[in-house]
Order: sequence, then C-alpha cells, then structure tokens
Amino acid sequence: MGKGLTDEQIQFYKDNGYIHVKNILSPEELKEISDEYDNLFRRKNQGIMENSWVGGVADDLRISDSPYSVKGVHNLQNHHACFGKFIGNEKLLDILEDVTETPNIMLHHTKAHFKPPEKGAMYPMHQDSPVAVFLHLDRCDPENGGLHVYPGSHKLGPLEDWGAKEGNFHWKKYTIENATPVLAEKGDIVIFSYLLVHGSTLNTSKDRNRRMFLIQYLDADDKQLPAEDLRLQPGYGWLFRGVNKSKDESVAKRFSHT
Ligand SMILES: O=C(O)CCC(=O)C(=O)O
Repeated sequence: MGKGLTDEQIQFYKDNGYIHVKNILSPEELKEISDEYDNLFRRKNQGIMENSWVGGVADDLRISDSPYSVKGVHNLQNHHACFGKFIGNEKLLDILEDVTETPNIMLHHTKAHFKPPEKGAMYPMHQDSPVAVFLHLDRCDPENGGLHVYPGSHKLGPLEDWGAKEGNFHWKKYTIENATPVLAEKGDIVIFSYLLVHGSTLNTSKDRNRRMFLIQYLDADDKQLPAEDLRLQPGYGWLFRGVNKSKDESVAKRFSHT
C-alpha cells in the first residue's frame, strides 16, 4: 500500500504510465475551483490576458486560419488562491509520492485549457515534462475534446518529434484515432508520466465545455531548467513536499534552483 494509492493502482501506473483517480477534492473545493476558473476566463475574454492557442498542427501553432481554438491561461496560482491550494493538496501529493517514488516534489508549471463547444481545437499527441496532474472540470469524452492516451507508451522513452517546431508532437505515428479515450467525470484527476503519449480531440459537441487544469511537478533531484528559462515559469521550483538539497543560496544563484 502506498501513501495515496493501493498496490494495484501503483502497478497500473507502472504498466500504463497513468492513473485515473476520483474524490480527491471535496465538493466545496471543486465548486470553488470551477467557479474561479470561469471567473478567470471571463476576465481573460475581456481581452486583458494572454492570447489563445489556435490548435493547429502547422509548423507555427500560433498562426492558423482554423476556426478552432484552445483558450489558455498559465500560472493559475497567480490568479486565485484556490488554484495554489489545489497544487498543495495533501491527498494529491501522497499520490505523487507513490508514482514518482520521491518525497521531494517541486512545481514545474500550471496551465488551464478551455475548449469551447463546437470550435474547441484538438491538442496533438505529444510527450511532456516530469509528471502531470490533469484535473477535469467537466465530464469529458471524445465528443467534447477529452483526453486520449497511449497506455504503456511511457516505456518507449522520449520519441522522435514530428510536425511542430516547438513541442514534442507525435501526431503522425500516434494518431488520436488509435489512442485510448479517458472517460472522466467532473472532478476526476488523471496523473500521468511525462513520457506517456497523450493528446485530446476536437470539441465538436453542441453545448459542452471542456475545461481542464493541468499541473506539472518534478522530483527536486531531477535535472533542473537553466536559469533563463525559469523566468518563463513563475512558481517553478516551489517545493510542495520535501527538500531541494542542491539549492545554492549564493546571490548569483538566487534565480536558479541548482
Ligand atoms: O488540453 C489538452 O487536452 C492537453 C494539454 C496537454 O497535454 C498539455 O498542455 O501538455
């Protein structure tokens, strides 16, 4: 038995590269996150926040005449305290300790992807960094742009890039059509390895949003981002469990985590 998962769940994660868990958040916590998420996107839609990703598979993913889009907001913990509380949720961190096999859990970055009904873009199949926590804020399936995975693909290691210049996209070989859909209820969480090939379909539903909140964490002992990249990831390096023994406190290294 792990801290947050059963032995069977830990084995499932090892075999498949992901685990689907329920009831981590109380109904009140879930409601607050869901409401504040909507408030955040309302503010974003007033044009005062960063732009949308157009969700194409062209070389430059931000230039497209596609009618589809994924609306994104990064660093949600900078927008409302409820998101930060979720990043440090003790039940979630127990599970992360089980799957990462480290007591030293550090924040990498967070983001939200909102796919509107009828015109929510797909998210091409790809691999990611460290370990990801994908909180579903709506019931999700292939019709409204739900998550799809290639179970066991984490065992293949880092795969060759195809298509996009600035990501690890595998949309040619690992098609979304052949991937396994994750059927999730509102509040469900999928935790997956950075090496799991995953992506999501178009939201072609008539009236179903696809809202998600993604957190990526890493083991504090893992290879760290170079200092100049850290400026792109506010909150990077924040420890939610354990210790970062390699943190150098000299003034010259104050923006570094090594
Ligand atoms: O929005 C999605 O469905 C997928 C997002 C994702 O996997 C990512 O941003 O790394």
